[in-house]
Amino acid sequence: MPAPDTQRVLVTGALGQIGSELVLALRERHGADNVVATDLRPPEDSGAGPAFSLDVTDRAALEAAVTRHRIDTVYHMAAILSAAGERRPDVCWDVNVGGTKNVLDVGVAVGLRRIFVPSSIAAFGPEVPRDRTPDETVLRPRSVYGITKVAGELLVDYYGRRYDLDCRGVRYPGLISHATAPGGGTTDYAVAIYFEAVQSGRYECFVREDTCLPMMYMPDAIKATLQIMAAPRERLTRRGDYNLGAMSFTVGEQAASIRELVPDFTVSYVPDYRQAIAESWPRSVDDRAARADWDWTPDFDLDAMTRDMIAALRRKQAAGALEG
Ligand code: NAD
Ligand code: AKB
Repeated sequence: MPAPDTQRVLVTGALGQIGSELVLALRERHGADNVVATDLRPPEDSGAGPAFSLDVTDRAALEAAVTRHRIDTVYHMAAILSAAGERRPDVCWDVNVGGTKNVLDVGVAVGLRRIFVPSSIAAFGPEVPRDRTPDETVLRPRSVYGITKVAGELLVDYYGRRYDLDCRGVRYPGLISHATAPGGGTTDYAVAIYFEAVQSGRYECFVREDTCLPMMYMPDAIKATLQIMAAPRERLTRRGDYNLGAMSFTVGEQAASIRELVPDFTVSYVPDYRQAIAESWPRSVDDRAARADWDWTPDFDLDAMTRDMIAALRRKQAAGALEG
């Protein structure tokens, strides 16, 4: 039986690291038939609910899908992440900025009730205080992905002011999960390290051992996403740029946490172009506004996440669902 606050939801980028888990959480909350999963490729779980291919750079197709399925809420997760964006800056711009503008334009055209547009710690550049970086500070990102994230935040703010569109977003830190591989980000190392610990017992890391970034376990990211979208509008003091914190650690600290469970685990370090991107981002963020406005509080620290990740990956391995 759907909950009383049931919405008709469309998720873009539903095959991605966040989208794949968000769709499951939304279907549990609103009923499978009320959550439409879309991505460039058609999501494979169509048996569990509506799913089809949708390119967010195609505004007409987006509007047709929203109208046809009587959508009132969009979670816009389609994007090109930081490392992939440096390899394909034009595509990164078209998908991240063009796609986001399309979603907002459709929101105005059809009168969507609420839209979620995520941002990232990538919105920051090296000028900001790297520890407890505030929400409100100079935004001069060095990656094209970061530039698109700032553009997205500004568009969300503009459409909120100009059209009274209820659009919300957080600056996710690097996200760690085991369900779906991450999609070409700088923080992918913090996911791959767990897979390699379980599969081969060693990992070659593309950033230095002392690289420290804000991170979050996926259950907390899903919780935050649902929480901000359910918050009463009058409590919100920001729109698309809430800092969101959970934990910060170096690769060395993460490896030590893993060694508690995989004692022989070894890591070697061969930094590449992603080192400079990582160094341009904060080490930790000040998320007091999220905590005050919509009661944000994370459940997982590094060791709790490590225990959960290793256990989940070992279960997958035992079931023959991990390669290698
Ligand atoms: P992902 O790369 O795992 O997934 C993105 C999805 O978008 C992919 O499935 C891809 O096929 C799809 N996509 C790409 N181009 C598209 C297009 N033209 N039309 C439709 N779909 C398209 O990304 P993610 O990690 O799930 O990130 C989702 C959102 O969260 C993004 O806005 C990202 O910037 C943000 N974010 C993610 C992280 C993280 O660590 N995962 C951190 C900060 C912010
Ligand atoms: C990336 O590394 O590009 C993403 C992000 C922090 O936005 N994970």
